[in-house]
Amino acid sequence: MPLGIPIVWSDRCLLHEPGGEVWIGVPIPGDEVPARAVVIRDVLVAAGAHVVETQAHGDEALLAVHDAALVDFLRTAWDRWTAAGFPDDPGQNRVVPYIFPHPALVEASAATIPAATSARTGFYAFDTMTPIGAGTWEAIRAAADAALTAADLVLGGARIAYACTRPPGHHVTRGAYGGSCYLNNAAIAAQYLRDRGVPRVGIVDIDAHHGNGAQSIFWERADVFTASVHVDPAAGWFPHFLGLAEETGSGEGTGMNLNLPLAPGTGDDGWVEAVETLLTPVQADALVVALGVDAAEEDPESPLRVSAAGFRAAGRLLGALGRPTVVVQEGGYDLATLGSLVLAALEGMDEGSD
Ligand code: SP5
Ligand code: ZN
Repeated sequence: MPLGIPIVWSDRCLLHEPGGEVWIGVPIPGDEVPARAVVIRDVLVAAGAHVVETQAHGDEALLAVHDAALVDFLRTAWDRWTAAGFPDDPGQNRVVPYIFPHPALVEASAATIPAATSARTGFYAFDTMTPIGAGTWEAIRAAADAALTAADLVLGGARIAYACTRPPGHHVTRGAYGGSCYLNNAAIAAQYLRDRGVPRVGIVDIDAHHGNGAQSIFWERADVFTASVHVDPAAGWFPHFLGLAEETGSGEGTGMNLNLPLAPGTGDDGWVEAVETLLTPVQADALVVALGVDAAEEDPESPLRVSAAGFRAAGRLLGALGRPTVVVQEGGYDLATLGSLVLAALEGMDEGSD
């Protein structure tokens, strides 16, 4: 049977070429590459999925979860960088930060946006692994539009819709980007559903890394439940500073964030059980699934050891909730298995919702 879940696509999501990333000061190849989206799309199309073209949306949906200053920075960063001449001198053809407003640096005064183009990036970026090049903004915008188009499909009656896109988004907070992510596509889709009358939205993040962006954006909100299962940041994994079980929200959002950190090496049994535990408290009228498949055994970016059967099982659990569901692609970096892992998760959701 063909995959019954529509997949939302735009060729523009391929225009972002990270051209490597800087880790501990060293340029390394980087694995958030355009081919990721292509291999996923090709496997899903071969499985009979119906492809829907991404529709452009206005900036309001972005500005509903992000600071205007972050959106404006991302839109203009490449042009400012080239105007400053950095591609020629010192020969850096990506926008990369070098100084950051560390809280203990700026404690005596509110950090202000630096005048120097070289320093501005550190006001918005929280790592050195998320470069901006010539085509990055167009791809960022296409990814957000893909998530919004999937949300439109669900609002229009589709039970499940999948945004097959990149760059991913789940590490981005209201005002800062990083972790190979630029705008928080899943959070944008969740807020869009809220703004179109869905009373309670649940964001379920099964990427191998903590979904710190949605946690932060909805931290004090009672109307968006955020839940993430991920490799334990305290055991030495990105995003290192967040993702612990004690982080449960505050104010009106108290109890509305759930983190399930897992030990490195956790495989299907522990991971699928954790997904089930993660879903237990979710009371929502619609779901947004941040579908990273980097928890896979083969993946170079995480020590979790989940198989395609594990992703299928997680998909069934998600589908069995019986909620309208927007699925947004996040991480997953092993090009040989990426497509089949996403297919397994989506097929599981499709079965689980019968
Ligand atoms: C969307 C997503 O999955 N973002 C996660 C990005 C995590 N990147 C952390 C990279 C840490 C250093 N990796 C170096 C690999 C060297 N082989
Ligand atoms: Zn990840």
